[in-house]
Amino acid sequence: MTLPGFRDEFRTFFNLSDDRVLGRIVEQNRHHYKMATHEGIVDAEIKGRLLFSSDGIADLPKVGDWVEFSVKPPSKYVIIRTLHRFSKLSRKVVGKRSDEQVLVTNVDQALVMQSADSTFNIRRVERFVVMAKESGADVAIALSKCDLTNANEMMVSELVAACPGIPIFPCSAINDTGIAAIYHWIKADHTVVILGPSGVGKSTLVNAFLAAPQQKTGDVNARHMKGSHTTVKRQLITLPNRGIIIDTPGIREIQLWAAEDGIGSTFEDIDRIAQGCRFSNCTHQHEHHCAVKNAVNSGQLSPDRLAHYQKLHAETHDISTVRQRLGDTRKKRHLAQAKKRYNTPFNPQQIDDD
Ligand SMILES: Nc1nc2c(ncn2[C@@H]2O[C@H](COP(=O)(O)OP(=O)(O)O)[C@@H](O)[C@H]2O)c(=O)[nH]1
Ligand SMILES: [Mg+2]
Ligand SMILES: [Zn+2]
Repeated sequence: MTLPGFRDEFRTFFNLSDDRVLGRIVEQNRHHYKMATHEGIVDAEIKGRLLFSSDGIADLPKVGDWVEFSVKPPSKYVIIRTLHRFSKLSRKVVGKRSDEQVLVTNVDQALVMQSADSTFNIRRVERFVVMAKESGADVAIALSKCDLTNANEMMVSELVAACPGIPIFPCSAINDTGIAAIYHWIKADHTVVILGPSGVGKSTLVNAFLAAPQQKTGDVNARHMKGSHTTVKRQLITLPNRGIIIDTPGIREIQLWAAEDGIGSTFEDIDRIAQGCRFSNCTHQHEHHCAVKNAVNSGQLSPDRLAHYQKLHAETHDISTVRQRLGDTRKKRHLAQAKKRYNTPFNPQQIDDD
């Protein structure tokens, strides 16, 4: 079996003597994993030493990771180490603590999904796009449930204004519009993650992809996962077009972790206008000769968009200060948590918090 999303150029980064011990994490439940190997999908655990020695929870294997494993006869698979990460998608952990939570890794493309109904929230889309851009992935937006409203065009133009340069796919799983366009956007042997709040139609879209007629060509993974696919946890699925898709349970809350680059590329328009400010470190708040404030006054830039830009900046500034202070406390706490988790019996009912 070929490994989902494997490309030859990875080999030089992995530095493995033997390809047979290369695996990819396709599902995670705390320290219990499902892993794709050349022999098929197997259950795997992580080596105790890896659990205790890693720098923090962020470094432990996540869905999308490439890993090296060993086999304890007859058939116990043990993950030895996480291999080179090409990219990762992180947020600040939910709650008061300031730690990094890695959601998924090694994604090439990210599809931010928002539904065309009363939950439509342009500020939330911007936030997801910033997070996705920060990972370096190619980002697109799906506006789902377009069958529910006549206001699609308005929402699309709001999206265009908020996320300039990003492809937008209006779609509906009910009347099967726009689905094929998204499917074609996904590249073979590339990994795409779908991001968005719960209920926007992420799993429905994955099911529509899996139900595509090409499935009959007999892709092992697609057949294996077929049918009532619903999300309880992050899960990596191989599509009939050899694209690899990671469905997520729906992210209620994202607070940015690191996002300086992601903000810059999502709000290029503001950065461009800001070049006209007199002071290069202008905060666009109290300064005179501020091109950004002028743009708001003249109606060229929406005040909400500027406010959100400033909010996201403040958030990443806070978090980067915290990141510097974390150092040793983080490691100590991680070790205590690792011990606790390792000693807690596995409960399959318990799912991720997002
Ligand atoms: N009207 C409409 N409903 C949809 C569409 N796609 C999904 N739904 C419904 O939205 C609900 C949530 O869908 P689901 O795929 O589970 O969302 P997820 O939480 O993002 O994975 C379900 O009741 C779906 O039937 C669509 O295109 N149009
Ligand atoms: Mg779902
Ligand atoms: Zn300014």
